[in-house]
Amino acid sequence: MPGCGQRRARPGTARTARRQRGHGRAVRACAAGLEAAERSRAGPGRAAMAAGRGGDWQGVTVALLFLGVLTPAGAASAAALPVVINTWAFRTAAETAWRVLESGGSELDAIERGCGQCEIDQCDGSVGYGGSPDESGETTLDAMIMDGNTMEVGAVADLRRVKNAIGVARKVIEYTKHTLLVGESASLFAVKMGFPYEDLTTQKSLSLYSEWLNQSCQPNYWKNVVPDSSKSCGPYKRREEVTYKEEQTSSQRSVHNHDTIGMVVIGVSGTVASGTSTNGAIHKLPGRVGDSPIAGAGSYADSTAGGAAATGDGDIMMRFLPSYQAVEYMRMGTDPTVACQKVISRIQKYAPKFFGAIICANTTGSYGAACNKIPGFTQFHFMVSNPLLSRPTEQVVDCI
Ligand code: SD4
Repeated sequence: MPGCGQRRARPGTARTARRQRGHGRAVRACAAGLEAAERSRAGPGRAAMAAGRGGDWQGVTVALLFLGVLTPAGAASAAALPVVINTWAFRTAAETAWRVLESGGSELDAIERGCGQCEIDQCDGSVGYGGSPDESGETTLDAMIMDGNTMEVGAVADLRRVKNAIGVARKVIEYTKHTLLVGESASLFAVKMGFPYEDLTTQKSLSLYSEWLNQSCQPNYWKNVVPDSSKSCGPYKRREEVTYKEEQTSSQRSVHNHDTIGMVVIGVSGTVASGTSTNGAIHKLPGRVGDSPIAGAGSYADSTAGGAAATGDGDIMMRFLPSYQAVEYMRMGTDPTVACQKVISRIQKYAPKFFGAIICANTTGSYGAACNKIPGFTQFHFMVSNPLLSRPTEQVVDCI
């Protein structure tokens, strides 16, 4: 959509731009985009786009499409700014972020509050306290936030006993010259910043932990150890003979236990911000850090190109810096959906069965998503808010 939303914030003008927006941000749409979206929303074939596809959710998806609750990606993807896009059907997070923008908050505020809402809601048990207990039964959190004007990042990993991980990540930007704080030291920093120490364990996380112990600690993330980690619990010792072949299975990580929130916000002037929050991988080794708090892996924001955020098997995905890569594709002019797909295809070559998805948006407000098709995960749901949609809307793409 030529000319639509191509206003971009130059790094030096970020503060001024934010101040100007501070007094009741006008949430503006591009007229051409509005027309295009109306045409495509009214057009036939929305449900047909979902028909004929496999996947557990197919029936539900078709019904929701008819009811207009769900929109296939592409049908309403005409560009408009501002735009908020987030992984999975985390509606309250999307609504919170959108409200922040409407009331004049900055893009970073929207990311912090939107992802923070998921921490409060314990979205899908994969964000916030009380989910994904590690091998010792503890829930630990990873989060990041990135400012695409200044390229500053604040991140925390393996954060313990503090619930608002993305809030602490924001404080890393605001009160330190660092990028990433980890473990107990990140928790100490959080307390200094005024966050309370709280127990992240819940009845739910305790029962997940004891079920896992009762099933001989299966699945787990060890290899090349004795006793055989595919059959028994530890403590393990390293086996002398090491096999390097990576097990090509997605059984440990699936749509049921991996639902990080990743969010990209692009303001009316093209300012990009991104963020993530997660409790990581269930039954992980203590100390394990996933992709979510790593800039370029979990998310990436650059106000001269766009933003992206990933979800899924972080141990695989972080090796490819998918969010950075997607933004670089968009910088070269690649359409966001295609940028997302290219990133997924790259990873597929090495890990065909990896569980993962990515959302992408460029500075015109155009957006897209892609996911890797594996049994039980054939479609990816995500949320989009922009002035063309009457409310934050759930959208769906077919995995490739
Ligand atoms: C991780 N990527 O720690 C996160 C988990 C996730 O959707 O994204 N779940 O590996």
